[in-house]
Amino acid sequence: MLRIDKLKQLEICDAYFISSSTNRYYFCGFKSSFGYVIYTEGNAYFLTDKRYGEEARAFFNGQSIKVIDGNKNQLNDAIQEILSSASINTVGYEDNRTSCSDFNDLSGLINKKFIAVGKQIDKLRIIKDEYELAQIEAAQKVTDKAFAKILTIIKGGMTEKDICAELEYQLKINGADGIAFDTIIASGSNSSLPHASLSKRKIENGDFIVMDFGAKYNGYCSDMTRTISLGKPSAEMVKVYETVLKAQTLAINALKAGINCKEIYNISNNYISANGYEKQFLHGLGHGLGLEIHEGPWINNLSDEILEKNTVVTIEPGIYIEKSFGVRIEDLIIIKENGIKNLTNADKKLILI
Ligand SMILES: [Mn+2]
Repeated sequence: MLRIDKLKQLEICDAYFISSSTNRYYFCGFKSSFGYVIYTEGNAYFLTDKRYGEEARAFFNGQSIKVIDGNKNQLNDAIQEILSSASINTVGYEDNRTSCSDFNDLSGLINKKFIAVGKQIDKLRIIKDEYELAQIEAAQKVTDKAFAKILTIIKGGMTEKDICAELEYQLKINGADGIAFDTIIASGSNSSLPHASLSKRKIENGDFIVMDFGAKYNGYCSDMTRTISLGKPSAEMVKVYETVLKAQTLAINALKAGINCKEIYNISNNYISANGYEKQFLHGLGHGLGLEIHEGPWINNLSDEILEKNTVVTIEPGIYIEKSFGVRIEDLIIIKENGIKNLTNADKKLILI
């Protein structure tokens, strides 16, 4: 899908130079590991090397985007020719996705004023179109299916790595193109670390197991977290679980288009604090996602962003008791014009296996 004309909305520069694979895909709909997109005065150019030339010309055939393929020197010549136009004074580039070295090469090619517009470009991706919403919903369906299946597989004595391998297999055989990010399986005392790395620890009775995982589907991500118990949890574990769940439910119930992200964060955080865990909620409440697992809007104590309709966000409060255990529960939600749609269908009452 061609979304390149969205760059017009920025009204910052005379030309835009896109070099990241994510934004090349977002604006042009063509997957490639190397290339540039230049957009100026309503004209779009897709520059790439010979590996993608034939496929790109077929893909963009009949569309208002010109494909240029060649070696480094040929591409540099083309960049100079396009950007040297007298009507171009300013060139916007992705400062947040361009290495210093690549920027030095680019700015050395052409004597124009370069303007950092990475954040503004990322903002164009916050509101999703119908196609994107459908891909994210499909990704989450796969993720829910994999979760239902893993509950029938987990048994005492399995390692975190074993569970991870089974879960990622379930994502893939249920239709995922791949995983959206490195799966987190954090059991027992490891679960007090929000982003624990995978270990060979064997799960045992009395463990909480935090599973944070997601699928990629047609390039789009899903993201969910559930915390389950192997055997009977202690009274404190149950209390923490119920506190996190209530903090999440309160925030989800308050979600709507037009609300300030900080306000949503505060709803969860105030509830967690009021229950005695004010120092144990160690991260933001949620984030947007799409082609990348973490995108705007950001739902945390510093974010003044306003939630808009057709934005997709996670709501994922957690409480972490150092050296003991942790709980996180995460759902994926579309903000609609009226109300919300929670894409995560897995049960949230504490599951004991
Ligand atoms: Mn998340």
